[in-house]
Amino acid sequence: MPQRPSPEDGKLWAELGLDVELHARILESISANFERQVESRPGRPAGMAYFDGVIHGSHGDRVREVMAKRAAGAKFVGTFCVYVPEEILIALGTVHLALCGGTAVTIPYAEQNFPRNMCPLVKSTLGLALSGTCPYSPLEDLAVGETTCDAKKKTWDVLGREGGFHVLELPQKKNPADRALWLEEVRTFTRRIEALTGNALDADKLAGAVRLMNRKRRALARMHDWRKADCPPISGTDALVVMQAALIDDPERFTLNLESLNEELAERAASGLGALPPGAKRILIAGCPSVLGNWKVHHIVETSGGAVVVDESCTGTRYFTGLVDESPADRDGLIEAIADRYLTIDCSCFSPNAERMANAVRMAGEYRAAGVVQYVLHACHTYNVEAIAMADALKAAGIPSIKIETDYSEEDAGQLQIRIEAFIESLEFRHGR
Ligand code: BJ8
Repeated sequence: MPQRPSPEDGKLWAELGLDVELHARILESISANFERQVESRPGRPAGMAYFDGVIHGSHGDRVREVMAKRAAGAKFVGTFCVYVPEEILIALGTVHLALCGGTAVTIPYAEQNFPRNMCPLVKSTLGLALSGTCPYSPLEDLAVGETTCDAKKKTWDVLGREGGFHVLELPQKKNPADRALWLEEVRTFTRRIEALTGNALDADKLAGAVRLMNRKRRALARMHDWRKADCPPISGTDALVVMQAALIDDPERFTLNLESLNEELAERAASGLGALPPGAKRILIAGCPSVLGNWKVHHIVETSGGAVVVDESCTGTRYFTGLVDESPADRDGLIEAIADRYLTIDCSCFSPNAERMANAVRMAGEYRAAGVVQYVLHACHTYNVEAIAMADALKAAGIPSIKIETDYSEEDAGQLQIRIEAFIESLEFRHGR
């Protein structure tokens, strides 16, 4: 999203019917944050240049790429959640990316019609659509929402009024009856994408898409393995940029570039070249996702004596943990394997959700986190209430934690910095592995 707008971009946005002046103002504001919180940081791996480019190109080159693919016959699908089975979209030849908003600038446009006390992620996303500044809206052949929280599911009702919307019904539990419901949802989703594209889902193409997504997940997991090192060769802020790019970039190109970044990280780790000062305290961030445009909490932690070594979120481990079983030879078996893998995601929309607490405690151990920052977006009731059980589970395991509730504005940044600095100061230093 951040991008110093070029005259060509202005022409592109005009061609798409966007509010060119407002769009340029929004991007200027996000660019300033990206430069200040990410690009100006010292000690960044050279391979980050590619991922910075993905962020910069998200309202320019990537839009042109989507337009070119559509012109060649592909359908474009916008998504909002990591429960959307990407393998099916890939196998059926669509181009897809996540449209979640991470900027405060568009929120007032949502608040003109929607309640103010909704989470900033939903309001920012809505604001992009309602202010005529999302370059992907005019290109969308289908948007895919999901019933993860009340704000989202009612928002889809409004956005989907004119059609072109598919809502995935997520169960709230993970019992056999819930698994059956979810499997049927994935089958229905498959039929909807088949109807959209006019193609029948082919087993070989689906198997190829499963292998591609698993390769992408392995590359992300490998990047995270380097974060377990004593001196992590990549900062948490840069790892977040990679995760944000994962949600919008072409999966194959992304994976190739991540594999080459991983080679650089291996060399840096071998020579003990860390991205942050050696005395930085190792922090796990748990909770809400930080989507493109939002680097606030990572920046605060890493300028307060901390090093974010892992994110227990959808812009972290929740996106890539668990591979799809590649062994089924037929299409139905693969669809079932896909449904099973996505149902292992431990979003706070599930109740009860004991596996999330167990996973966070395990990860804090694996990454040798000295403490956990629970990151909750304002009005995100599921993560906010679940923060109680999470704090209890961490305490029982002897892991200190702090909960912060915030939004996308910079107004509370000073106050957050004071709280986080004091928390980090209170932690004992822990070595990596
Ligand atoms: S699987 S975390 S991407 S829903 S922060 S909109 S939950 S009120 S973003 Fe999410 Fe899917 Fe879950 Fe992940 Fe609602 Fe909370 Fe807002 Fe959220």
